[in-house]
Amino acid sequence: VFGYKEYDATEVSKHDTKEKRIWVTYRQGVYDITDFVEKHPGGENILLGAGGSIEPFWQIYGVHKKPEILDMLEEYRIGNLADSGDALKNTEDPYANDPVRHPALKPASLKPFNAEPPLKILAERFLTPNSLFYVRHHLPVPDPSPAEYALEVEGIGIEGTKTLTLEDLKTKFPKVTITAALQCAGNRRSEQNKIKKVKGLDWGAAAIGNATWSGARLTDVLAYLRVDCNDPRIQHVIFDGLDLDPTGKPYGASVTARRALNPGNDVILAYEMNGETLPRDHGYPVRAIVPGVVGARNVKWLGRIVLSEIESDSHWQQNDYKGFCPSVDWDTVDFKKAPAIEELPVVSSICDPADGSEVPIVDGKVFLRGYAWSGGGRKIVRVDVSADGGKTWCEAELVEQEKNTHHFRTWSWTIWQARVPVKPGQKEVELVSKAVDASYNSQPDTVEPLWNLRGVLNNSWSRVKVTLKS
Ligand code: MTE
Ligand code: MO
Repeated sequence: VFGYKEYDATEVSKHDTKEKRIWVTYRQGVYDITDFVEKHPGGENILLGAGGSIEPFWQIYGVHKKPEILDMLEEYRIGNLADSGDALKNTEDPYANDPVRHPALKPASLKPFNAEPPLKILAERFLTPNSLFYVRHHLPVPDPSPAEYALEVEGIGIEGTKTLTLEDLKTKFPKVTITAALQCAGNRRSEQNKIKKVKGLDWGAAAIGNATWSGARLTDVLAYLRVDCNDPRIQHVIFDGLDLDPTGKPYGASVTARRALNPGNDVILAYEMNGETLPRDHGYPVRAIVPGVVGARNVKWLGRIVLSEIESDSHWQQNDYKGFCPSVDWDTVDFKKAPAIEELPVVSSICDPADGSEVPIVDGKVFLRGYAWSGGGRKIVRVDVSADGGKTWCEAELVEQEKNTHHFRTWSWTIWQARVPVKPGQKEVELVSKAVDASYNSQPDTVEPLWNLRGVLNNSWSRVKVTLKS
């Protein structure tokens, strides 16, 4: 292991295709496995780890942890992974201190880091594992120390600025756990991009995840600070992050007081995700969880709460995350005209099979699985699926859903599956899903009329074209 050249993780991440050569890391070793890929018994699955560590995969696929496999890997060694301590010393790159990510997350951008998990595995579990949960950052990841962390609360009804430590949040208030899906407004933007280029990350359908979140209820914290949540002057609750833009202004957002100050809306200051300490990528040590509301308002690395008469003046509240008519372009857009997105519309996506794949027919039927969710706590009451582009339909089975929740207080998604009959002799079919929520809202059939310059709010039918195996 001595005498090898050192590579840092960024360099390794560039080698993720056969053309650029495929590098992976294992512990301190860097390996060029391009010539091994064809010999890999697990086929192209090995490419999931391209450009990063293969350890997370080996934890799932235990067969690898054998001496003979490690020996074989050593034959492909080209270097050592530079100590991550080096990255810390690099003060020029504000992203150098970003956390290490699961290699299966497919980046839509690296700096800031934005990535979604493979769609095919997303609906395999009701709770999305933390390491596979989509990541959406606008700025470098801050690194507050838990001992120094202090949440500031100020505004209407509070004298000066009150601060709460992480310890305060954990010990002074009951720990509340909710299950909630989080979805980026730009989920499925890539379908809008195909119609006409939009501004934004080219998200597939996996910029959504479902997790349990534990923390202090916002209304409990405010009651402790003796805030009157019915004070009519409070119209908006502003959340500011600790991630700062180059001018020193934080990422920020706000939600209406009507939502945030009603205990039944389960807004929490979360310090745990799926029972684990909140990961850095998801807002460590504390983030706002505003269930049923667009991802953008669920502010990570929460630094400040302001009770306010007006909305947050942040760029992301004022000049982004709003919907417009398809005819509005960047020359004519007036961001002041549209309300900030808060609740999201009902969605569903087919996660398996993948678009363009070849699928088997079993007993004359094809198998489909996916997720469905609606904003505002509206429970999914039905998912309809079709194997002929929407001419005929059948009802999917709702496999997993939060139990015993009110129809208008269901924050988590629904996993569904279906076996849909196909007409004999067909070679290619279009699979479709559309969900219905507790308000009987459903999804529009095509994406064209939904197109908007920012590529947000695409909740059209999920459509997947597949070839049938004969
Ligand atoms: N909070 C801060 N402080 N900074 C951010 O960039 N991104 C927002 C939101 N909260 C963001 C933030 C957006 S647009 C989304 S979709 C969600 O966080 C993503 O949360 P996740 O990365 O935990 O999936
Ligand atoms: Mo987002």
